[in-house]
Amino acid sequence: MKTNKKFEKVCVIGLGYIGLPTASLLATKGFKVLGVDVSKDIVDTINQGKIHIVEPDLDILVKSAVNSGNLSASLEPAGADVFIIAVPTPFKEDDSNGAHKKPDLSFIKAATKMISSFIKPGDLVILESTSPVGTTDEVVAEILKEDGHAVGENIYVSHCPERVLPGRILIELIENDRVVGGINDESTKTTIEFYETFVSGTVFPTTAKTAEMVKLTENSSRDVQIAFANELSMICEADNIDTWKVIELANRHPRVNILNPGPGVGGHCIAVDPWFIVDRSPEHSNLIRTARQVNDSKPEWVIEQVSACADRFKNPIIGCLGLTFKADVDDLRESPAFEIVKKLSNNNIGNLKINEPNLIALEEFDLCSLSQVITDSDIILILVDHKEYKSLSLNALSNKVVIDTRGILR
Ligand code: SAJ
Repeated sequence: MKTNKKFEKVCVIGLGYIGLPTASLLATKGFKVLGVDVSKDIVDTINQGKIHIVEPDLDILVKSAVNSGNLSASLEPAGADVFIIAVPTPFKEDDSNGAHKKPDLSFIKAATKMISSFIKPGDLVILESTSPVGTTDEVVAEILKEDGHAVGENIYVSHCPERVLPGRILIELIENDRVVGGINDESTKTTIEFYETFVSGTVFPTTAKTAEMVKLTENSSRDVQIAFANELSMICEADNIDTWKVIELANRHPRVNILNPGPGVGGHCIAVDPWFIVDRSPEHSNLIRTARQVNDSKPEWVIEQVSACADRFKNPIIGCLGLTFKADVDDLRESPAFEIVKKLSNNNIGNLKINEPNLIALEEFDLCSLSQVITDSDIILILVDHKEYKSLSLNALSNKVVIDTRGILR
């Protein structure tokens, strides 16, 4: 079996936060790339050289990729040498009882079925979506086998989990080390050969299952560490101790490195992926499950704090600063800030004035300018550490009650 295969055409399934940057980067590197998405709006936007998400420099990259003729988007796949699956892997909402959430692999299954009839001998299929252990072998490879492909013989299948940080995607896509786990050695080798054409980091070989577990481990490790900071913040607050001071001083110890507390953990990755480990090994994952529960409980704790403050006023105006899941992105998925603002609104706690500098408009709420929110509000609730808020003048806030869930005004 040859491993010096030429990769000319790439088909990327899913044009979201991972698929679109990957497709456009590959196009600017000279590959002929077809990006596929189920949304006609997204396909049309990209074909006009425009983007539907906020990410530094992505607009420039997509524009030049489309203008070069190397990137186009479509609702349907086409034949290619490499197929990259970059679709969401959420959990199922219906059994989200807080103690156990099950992964929803329907998008991966649909993407695999979608490309199956376009795959020819010699092609490479890569699953980049974060996936529960076993998905590459038991779902992707299995579906292709059922469709009659000689998987493992002349069709290569691997998992190469995406690792990029929203806000730094285009840098990390090139510079980060990657982990490649094939369903067999030939698949691993072929996949590494492909990534080495555009990644400057080291590409490490392993098995599909190990690669899946590595990715889940990375995000679970971060979740557990943030849960520690969040738990600490609730403990300190009860004793009127400044948590950020505690962390700052504790971190002066050479072997302590505590992360930052906040209003909870959001995003489609860290707030979701640990559940894939819990689902597979419920009896051994007490710490990982508990961390998820601590982080998920933090928005409710913030709401109690705001509610207690609001009780001190007659008709307080509460200025909510930030809705996205983290700083300087436009992404609302699993956002604790958004959850808090929705609950304050539903529970009629104060009159809300909301600012979100990364969104133009929103279905659920009217957005106000930052200066209007600051001028009008009795209580200022900082929910996201956006760059616009870090330079807020303490003078302008001097006659307000400030609840700073991110510790940015210290
Ligand atoms: N957060 C805190 N305190 C901290 C750090 C983060 O409360 O000290 C919160 C953020 O505000 C946010 C959430 O955690 O709500 C997650 O933010 P993040 O910046 O830690 O991570 P993501 O979700 O943007 O990206 C993560 C990254 N994983 C790791 O750093 C291990 C990224 O490399 C992954 O590619 C990405 O998940 C993914 O797609 O899986």
